[in-house]
This record gives sequence, structure tokens and C-alpha cells, in this order.
Amino acid sequence: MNKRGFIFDLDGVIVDTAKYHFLAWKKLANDLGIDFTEHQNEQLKGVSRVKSLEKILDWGGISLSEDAFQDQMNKKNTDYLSYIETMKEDEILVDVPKVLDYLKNEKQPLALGSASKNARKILKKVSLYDSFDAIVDGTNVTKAKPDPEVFLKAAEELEIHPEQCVVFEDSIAGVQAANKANMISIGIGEQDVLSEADFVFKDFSEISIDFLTQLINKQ
Ligand code: B16
Ligand code: MG
Repeated sequence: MNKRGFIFDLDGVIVDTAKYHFLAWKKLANDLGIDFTEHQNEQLKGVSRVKSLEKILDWGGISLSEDAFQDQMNKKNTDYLSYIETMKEDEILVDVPKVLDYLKNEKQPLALGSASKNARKILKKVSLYDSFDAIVDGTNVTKAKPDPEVFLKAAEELEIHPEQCVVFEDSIAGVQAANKANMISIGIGEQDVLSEADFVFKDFSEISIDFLTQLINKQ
């Protein structure tokens, strides 16, 4: 049996926390008098907390002292954590368990590759912490997506060559990171947004067992 490394992004792929990031960033931006659109939000997906705040301030033409910057970062995270505090298994996105169970059954190594520093906390909340052979998150990397560091580290931990890895991603930055790592990129979301991905599906309900079998056996 062929072995591939299957790497899953977290926010927007496994759980719908992308909507909570959006709400928290929008509140922060609006409180600073900065407009914040869905289109701008798209550019923050998969991007680290620091880089996201830098971008928002840049859009608003605002500069902050180091302390004030840190205060805003903390504020955003406190707000975000208040949303995820009550998360349960029912916030796992459609058919994610079907795909994880199938790959596990086929003895395929599974990793999480997320930019979030809250990833482990969220996985525990939705009882998926033990579903992965490796977890690489925002606490383990120094370079943010689109840098491929997070996925290359995940591949290393799984002991699978990057070219034998498959990445599921909902963000433009994450798809670019997977492509830079020479991995197969699978976009979860809209085709026109994630056009750089090798394959795009609206969600996991569109991913068939046949497709996964072909991925495993692809030379
Ligand atoms: P945190 P992912 C990313 O997670 C989110 O997409 C992005 O919106 C967020 O800013 C980033 O994590 C950092 O998250 O503030 O929780 O450390 O999509 O790579 O799983
Ligand atoms: Mg994501």
C-alpha cells in the first residue's frame, strides 16, 4: 500500500473557526475606525496573528506603538477565545470525520498544519486531538504561510517526502505554501478564490472515497 502524508489546515478546513476570526478582526478594525470587508478577510485567512494585524493597520493607514500593537493582539485573541470557548464536536465541518476515518483505516499518516496558536486547544474542544500523528501549529513555526515551513515540518514529523504529501487548505496563502512545498494542494472553498490549488472542492462532502483512493495510489 502506497503511503502519503495527508496534512490538514485547521481553521476553515476542519472547523468553521474562520467565521470567528472574521468577527474578531472586524470588531478590532471597526473599533479603530477602519472598514473591514469579506474580501480583506480573505487575505487574512491562514495568515499569522501578527501579520494579520499589520495588514489591517496598513489598510487603515494607522501606526501603533509596540505596546499598543500588543494590546490589540491580546484584545483580538481574547475576543476570539470567547467564541471558541463553547465549541463542541458539532462544529466540525461536514464529512471531515468521514475523510479522516477512511484515511486512518487505509493507514495513511495524518498531520495538522495550522498557523493558529490556538490549534491544540480547538482540537481538544472538538475531540480530534488524538486523530493526528503529528501536529504543527503557530507555536512551532517562525515563518507564516505562504512560507511552506509549517507543511515541511509536518512532512518531516510524518517522515514522508514533501512530494508525497497532500494538503487541504481553505486559504490563498495556505495553497501557495503547499505549492511551494511541492505538495498536492487541495483547496476547500471557492474555485475562483483558490484557483492556484491543484484541485478545489466546496467542502468535504464533494470529496469521494474514489478520489482519496486515487490520491493514495497516484505515482
Ligand atoms: P491565532 P489556519 C489561521 O489558522 C487562521 O486562518 C488565521 O485567520 C489566523 O489569523 C491564524 O490561524 C492565527 O491564528 O490567532 O489563533 O494564532 O487556517 O492556518 O488553521
Ligand atoms: Mg485555514
